[in-house]
Amino acid sequence: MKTNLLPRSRMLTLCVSLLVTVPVMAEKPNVIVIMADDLGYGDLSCYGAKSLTTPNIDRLSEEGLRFTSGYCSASTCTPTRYSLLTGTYAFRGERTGIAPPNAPAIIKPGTETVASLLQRAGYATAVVGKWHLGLGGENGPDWNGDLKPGPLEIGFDTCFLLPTTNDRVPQVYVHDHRVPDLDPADPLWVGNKKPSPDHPTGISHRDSLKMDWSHGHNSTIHNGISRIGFYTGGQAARFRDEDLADKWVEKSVEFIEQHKSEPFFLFFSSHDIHVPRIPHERFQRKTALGFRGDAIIELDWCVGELMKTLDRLKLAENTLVVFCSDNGPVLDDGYKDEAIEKIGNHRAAGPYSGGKYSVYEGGTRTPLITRWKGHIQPGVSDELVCTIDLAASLSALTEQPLPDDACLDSFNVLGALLGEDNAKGRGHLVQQDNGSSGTYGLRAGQWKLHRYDKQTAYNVVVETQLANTKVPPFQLFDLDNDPAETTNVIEDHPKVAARLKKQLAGIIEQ
Ligand code: NG6
Ligand code: CA
Repeated sequence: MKTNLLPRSRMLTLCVSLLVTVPVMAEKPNVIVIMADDLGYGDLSCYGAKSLTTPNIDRLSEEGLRFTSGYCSASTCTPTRYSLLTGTYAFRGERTGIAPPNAPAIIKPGTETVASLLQRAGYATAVVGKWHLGLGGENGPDWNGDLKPGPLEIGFDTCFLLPTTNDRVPQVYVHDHRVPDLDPADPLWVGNKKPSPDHPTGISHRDSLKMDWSHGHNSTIHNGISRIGFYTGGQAARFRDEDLADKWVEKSVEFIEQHKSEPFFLFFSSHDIHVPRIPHERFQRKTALGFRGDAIIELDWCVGELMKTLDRLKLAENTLVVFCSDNGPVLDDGYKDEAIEKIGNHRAAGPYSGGKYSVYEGGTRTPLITRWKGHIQPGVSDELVCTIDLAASLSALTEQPLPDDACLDSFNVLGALLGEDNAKGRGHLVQQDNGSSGTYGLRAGQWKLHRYDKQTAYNVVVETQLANTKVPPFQLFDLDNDPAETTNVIEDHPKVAARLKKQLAGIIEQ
């Protein structure tokens, strides 16, 4: 692969390892990756938001490195999370598009992941929060039995999960291999067809809903909110949407306390600010932006609680915290929660176009902050880094070699993540929308190429600009002069376009 930085080559791993000081390596810092859901570049006050304040994430940013070219690899959740964990572009994998409620485990047992490499390095590993990468074998999750394979088969010692995403059924937690608190007399059934003619849905009982739907999301009702998919039973195991954030914090603090004396890796996978946006009552109506804004301050509270825990246990100087998002913003993603009506001057994607579902910068250029007190010099970095790079970078940090056939799209950008002098980020990044939909962006330096294989990209009824239907198969934008990607300059720069087309094809077909 011709790049100005090789993807996680052994040699580079070695070089960077040598640059890291010996005490740091011996320390094996704890690693906490906090991933927000659907949080846009412009949604935090440290990234310029004026309509709300996010003091805890701002503090993380003041004490760490705030990236202005920090990306996730896809503009939907499942492919980004697949890439984050496996260090591999999701378009290479099967069934990596947005996972339905009964999806089987997408990452096969034995696959090298960020969790498995850290586990091998002696870390205690946990994922808490949204999973959305499928559970169970070929037939999908056995909700009343053992839910495996899942996170525990790919490197996590323990998990406490929301199985998919909270607009999809069912509203139960998964702890390791089981749904906790299930009453065997009331088994949980999940399916895509109405289980009985009189089963109440968002269509038949629309008047009873506490938050109305705008598109999709009109099947089984739980907690006054209708969802994608149908389910019955499992009443004793069901949670309230309002309590999710508290639960993630409770379980995470528990895990950190249990493992405070050994290296640990916590993947804190928040559901905020995905729909349905139902923050806890104490956050409701606290911002002028409606529940979307309230969910942002709930997320900020969670980050504050994690930081407080690190401070209390005196772990802040021994913990690398990475804050990121799984895709760009969306306002109406299927529920009438006033996100559009109350948006005012707030620009959820900051200066960028598009958002969730799109390969415009707004879809994948998202908040990304690293903090490791005493090790990372606070500041702002414009180096190009992506959540897909965590695998190779953490492998370098912990001196944990990766198998030759693993994490192939992950670059070792540890130096850039730690803000080391003259350390470079990656030279290019492929952005995609969903699964294997054939819509790509390639950012390389100032240039951004769009490629639309199918002429229509994965599309849902959202109000954000996708502009990806009936477009020419290729477009080129100059991000230095046109960060909002408004003017296609492909005719003016045929050589650049040819080079990037070839580079993109080489990566996709590799
Ligand atoms: C879409 C849903 C959307 C959201 C998304 C996944 C409809 C109409 N839209 O299909 O609400 O759930 O999938 O979001 O059903 S993600 O952040 O997990 O990728
Ligand atoms: Ca998402």
